[in-house]
Amino acid sequence: MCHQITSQNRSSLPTNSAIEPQYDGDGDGLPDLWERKYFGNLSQTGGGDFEGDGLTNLQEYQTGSNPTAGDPAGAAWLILFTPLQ
Ligand SMILES: [Ca+2]
Ligand SMILES: [Ca+2]
Repeated sequence: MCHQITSQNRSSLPTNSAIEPQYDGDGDGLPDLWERKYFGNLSQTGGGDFEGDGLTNLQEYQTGSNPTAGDPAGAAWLILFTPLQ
């Protein structure tokens, strides 16, 4: 996995984020790499609902859905409650 480091986000990028995908430097419950992937920054919070589909950003992360694409809430919850194999 390769992540681009720009002059804009370099100062806030933890040195270990490249080797720790779950690193949450701003403490909002969302891995910073996931936030940067979908939002391009760390301005969103776990309790926020970026596209207003009824699922919080944290729920979107936990269900593997796209927090910017307006997934139907029912479909996301179906994934959340599918038993692991
Ligand atoms: Ca975070
Ligand atoms: Ca949402």
